Amino acid sequence: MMSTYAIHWGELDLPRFLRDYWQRRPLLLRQALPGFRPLLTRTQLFALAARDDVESRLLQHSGRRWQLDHGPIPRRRLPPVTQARWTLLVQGVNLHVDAASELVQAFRFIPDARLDDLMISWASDGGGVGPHQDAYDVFLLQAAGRRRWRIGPVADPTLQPGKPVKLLSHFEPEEEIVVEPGDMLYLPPQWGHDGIAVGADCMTYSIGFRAPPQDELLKEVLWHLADAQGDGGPIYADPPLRPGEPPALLPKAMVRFAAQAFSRLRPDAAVFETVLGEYLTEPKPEVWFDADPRPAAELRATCRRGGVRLDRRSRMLYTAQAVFINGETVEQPLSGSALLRTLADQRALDAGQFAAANAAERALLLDWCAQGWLRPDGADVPAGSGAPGRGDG
Ligand SMILES: [Mn+2]
Repeated sequence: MMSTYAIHWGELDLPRFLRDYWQRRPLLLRQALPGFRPLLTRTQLFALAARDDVESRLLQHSGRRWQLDHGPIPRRRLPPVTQARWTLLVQGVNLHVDAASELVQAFRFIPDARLDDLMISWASDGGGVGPHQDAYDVFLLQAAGRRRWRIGPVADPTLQPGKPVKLLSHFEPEEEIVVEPGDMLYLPPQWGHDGIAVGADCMTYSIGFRAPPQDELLKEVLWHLADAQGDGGPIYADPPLRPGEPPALLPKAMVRFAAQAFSRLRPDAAVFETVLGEYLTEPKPEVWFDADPRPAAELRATCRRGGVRLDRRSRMLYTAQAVFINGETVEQPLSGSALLRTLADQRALDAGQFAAANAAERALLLDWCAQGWLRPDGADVPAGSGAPGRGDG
């Protein structure tokens, strides 16, 4: 599926951006999305922050004092918009708002495996999160109002003590930039930045990426391998015992036995693929799917008419051997399905593609529809599902 949004690279183009800037150095693109208009109003954003299935934070500061509150944040707990120096951060907006999900599609020149989410920050005059660095790449799209960015490499990563957020003690910015709606700033990991709203009603969209730390992957691999052992393995047996050993001494043979347990693990490439695929497609903790209660025959007829589309919350990845969706591996015999790979890349199948599914593929797709992972295209979310007050705001 092509996104409605196309990034204007100015004097650059995508290959040169990827070669010279991505993960390397910052880039300011004036009017990267010319005429860009906010996807939701301030009121709609504030309403999202009040929901308990949406991750949000409120940060206020005056002088050296910073106060952080975690969502859900009802409107009455937000300061007046005329009050200076506060900012509201709403994570995962692409999981909750179709238009935001569509905007994120414009960044699929980076692998889906790397995408984190779209965060929207609203700031009153002078609001910001202070000088800091992030571990990951980010595109900062100015959606409304103006923001002054001060950016630069971080020579001294010392943090200010006793603050509720990570603030650099000695940030020395190299550049100062004022951005307007449609402008976009790319920052590689660890680049220092401090963005301050110039005037009220400043909205910045952060398209953020993630990269798994290797130690975390190691834990996932070990967990997976241990889980796959199943039967518990051999049980320790005493070697020939001799009388006269101190009773509290831990037997050396038992230590060797523990080491043998480790040597039984023989992970191959398939294990690493499975672990990564399931780990990276695992939905965020606050995500749930709305099951589609319609009878199977009705779902099938609707899919035949209009095709299917992945729910904006669904994550799907594949390798040559396997297909992963929402933390699960697709079972045999469908792990080789070309149709599922098309679905993962396009995030949709049209009516013709759906009609071409074989019986097993069709059954799986309908099962995903019933779970709410996949939606009959063009169809409304069925009435009666989901929590009261849900919606795109
Ligand atoms: Mn940041």
